[in-house]
Amino acid sequence: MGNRTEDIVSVILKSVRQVIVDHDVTYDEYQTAKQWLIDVGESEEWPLLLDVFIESTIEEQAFKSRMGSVGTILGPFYLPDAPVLEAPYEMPRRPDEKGDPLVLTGRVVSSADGRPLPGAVLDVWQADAEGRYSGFSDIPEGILRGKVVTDGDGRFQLRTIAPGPYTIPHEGPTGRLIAACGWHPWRPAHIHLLVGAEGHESLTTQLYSDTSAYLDDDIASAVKKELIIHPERHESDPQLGIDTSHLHADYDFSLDPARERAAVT
Ligand code: MBD
Ligand code: FE
Repeated sequence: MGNRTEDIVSVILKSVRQVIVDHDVTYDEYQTAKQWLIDVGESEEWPLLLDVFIESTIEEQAFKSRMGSVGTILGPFYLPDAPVLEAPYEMPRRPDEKGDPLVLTGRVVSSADGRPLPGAVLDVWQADAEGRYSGFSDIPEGILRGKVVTDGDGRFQLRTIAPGPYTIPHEGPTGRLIAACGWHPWRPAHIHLLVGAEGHESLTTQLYSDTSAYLDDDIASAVKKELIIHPERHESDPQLGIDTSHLHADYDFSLDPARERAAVT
């Protein structure tokens, strides 16, 4: 049996050494890079940096043979303890929450046979209209985070606001790197979802509006065409009991049956 850690670490080191040789990296540059890595740790930006630049490749590799809906990266701002919402599934918002009202509806089904999955849970989190996440900014705890449960037909609905265009935090070392490279720190506006159901693999995903900027150059490389939604403007929706102007998007999630896992002994 080979040593997987040694296999991987040795090629990483070999690649880094090769970059130094090929680009004639100087002693000054080495010391600058070392201090930058120290700064990433001290500012607690490792989750941000890794999820922005590495997670998309991990995600694609991990799920390349998934049959159900495509997913994308989790990112650094998920918090597991959001409340389970009740009908009519209003996402927790401040009284003066800015942003266009958005209603998201759809179904959760099994990829094995298309059967609807009642009792599936959609754990949803998003930034506010100004691109800030609760728990990671000064907007109050619990805002724009909540869990929705599917009904007997596998259907769900969520009433929220359209998130604003989003820049990743860029005052710290991750932002300094992005600026030094001449890149921008923006992501398209997005809503995160973690969808789970009994007997099925969970799906980590994000939805992007077709009107959002940066769909083609997301700094986190996490957009996939299947994840772009097309919200429509409605002045009311008698079926849902909504009598005000809002955007509506419908999206179905298909989950793979749970894989066999090696027994832990
Ligand atoms: C985010 O909100 C995000 O979704 C990702 C992937 C990276 C940084 C901030
Ligand atoms: Fe995000």
